[in-house]
Amino acid sequence: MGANPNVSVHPDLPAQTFWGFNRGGTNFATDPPLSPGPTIVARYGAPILVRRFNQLPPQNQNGGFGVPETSTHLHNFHSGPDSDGGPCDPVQARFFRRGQYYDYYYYTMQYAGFDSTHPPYGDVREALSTLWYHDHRVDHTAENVYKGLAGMHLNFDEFDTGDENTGLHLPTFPAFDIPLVLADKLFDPDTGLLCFDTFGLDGLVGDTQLVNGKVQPFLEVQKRRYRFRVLDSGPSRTYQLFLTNPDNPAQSIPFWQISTDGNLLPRPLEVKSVLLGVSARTDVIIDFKKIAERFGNPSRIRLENRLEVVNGRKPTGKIFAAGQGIPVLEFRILGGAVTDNSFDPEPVSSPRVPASVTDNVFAPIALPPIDNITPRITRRFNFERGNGQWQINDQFMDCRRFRFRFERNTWERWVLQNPDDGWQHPIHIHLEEFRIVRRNNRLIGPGDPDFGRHDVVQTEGCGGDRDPDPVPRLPRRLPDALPQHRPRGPPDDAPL
Ligand SMILES: [Cu+2]
Repeated sequence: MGANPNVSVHPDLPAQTFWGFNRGGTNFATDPPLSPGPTIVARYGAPILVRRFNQLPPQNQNGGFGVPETSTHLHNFHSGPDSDGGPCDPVQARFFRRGQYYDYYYYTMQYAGFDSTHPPYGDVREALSTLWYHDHRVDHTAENVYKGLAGMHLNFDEFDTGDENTGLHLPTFPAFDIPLVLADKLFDPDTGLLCFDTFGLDGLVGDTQLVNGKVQPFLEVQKRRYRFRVLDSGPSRTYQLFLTNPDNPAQSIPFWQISTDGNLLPRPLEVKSVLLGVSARTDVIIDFKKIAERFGNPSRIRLENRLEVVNGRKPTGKIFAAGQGIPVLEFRILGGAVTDNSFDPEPVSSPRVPASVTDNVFAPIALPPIDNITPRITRRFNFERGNGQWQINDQFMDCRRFRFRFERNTWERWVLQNPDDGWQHPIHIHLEEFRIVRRNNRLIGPGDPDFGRHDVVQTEGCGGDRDPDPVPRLPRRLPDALPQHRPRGPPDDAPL
């Protein structure tokens, strides 16, 4: 990873300095750092090692923001903790500094549970597909990701093969299976240069939308199905994405959502929009042949964010009229018929076909049933500000303290509570996925986009709509005096 001072995001803006990842060469002149970084393409059963060299510039040459100490997180893969790229240092020694490298033994590339004590040994139902990697240096993740240290990581296997003639017949990668990294950036109106507020505590809302490093680009597409893997790479903006015909905004154009985060849904959903919070991903199928046939053969269709956001705290809730939102990407539809051997989600999509708990359209990748399980324990996580910073259950993040442990082969119920209506938080749990059972007072059932496996969830403020099983306020504790560099081993099930 290094700095690239010659990035062009738009012809009307000057050359920008981004930090990024190159393809592994030693010469940045011929192999420049890219942002987003190169897409890592992995396959279950084929382990990989990624050696990352930190060749970032010194901090005093960072152009105002960015910290050249890095820890590259592979968001949600089941890695060993030392290869997760978690935020903690020095105790867990996951940072590396300028001039150093770090080996990520990612990746076992085994399904979760490969070393289980009981069958199945490696559960294909837990296959992960659309992941991303990003810097995760504690306290500086937002600015380093904003500076460019992020990229996509895609996993294939014998079912989700990347070839539309085999397996689940999803559109062929990379011709018709395309990652879209959405990024919200702020450019200084005087200099035209990328800027960031390192003192801002309310998140940052940009004035310019980038997709794969370009401002509002276009993509030429053929009249067939495409799989787009959409990532909200932050830093703060929530998107609600629609398809808009700019020449006829009254048209309401459907598409098909097939995943949440890294996980295929049990049944595709026919949707008019998808809601995407920071760090979340969704895979969608857009069928430009059907759009051409049903919507008067438009020459262009835009992916439009119609959700109003005025600060980094949360969206206002207002949905702009079609054509009045922020277009992030324009699809230019080419003429002529082309072959398409990919799976058509429409005939099996919900609500056309009623969704049920036993759905497994993408079998064997499916949702393990949870209706007959009894959680061993309920843990409660209360997200609030204290002393000017975010806290969980009145405590600050502390890399030196492990607050609880889990027991293998058990289920846990976690209540993530955001009592403050003024904020939304994307809550991400490393190394494991979860199911959303209830959101505020609403049970999540089949056919809901939340009815799938997630690794990040946007917790809306619950305001007056409290959990019916109320979370008792924990007594506010005084900060503990911490021993230096000595992790405490808590007993199992210690209160968080
Ligand atoms: Cu993660």
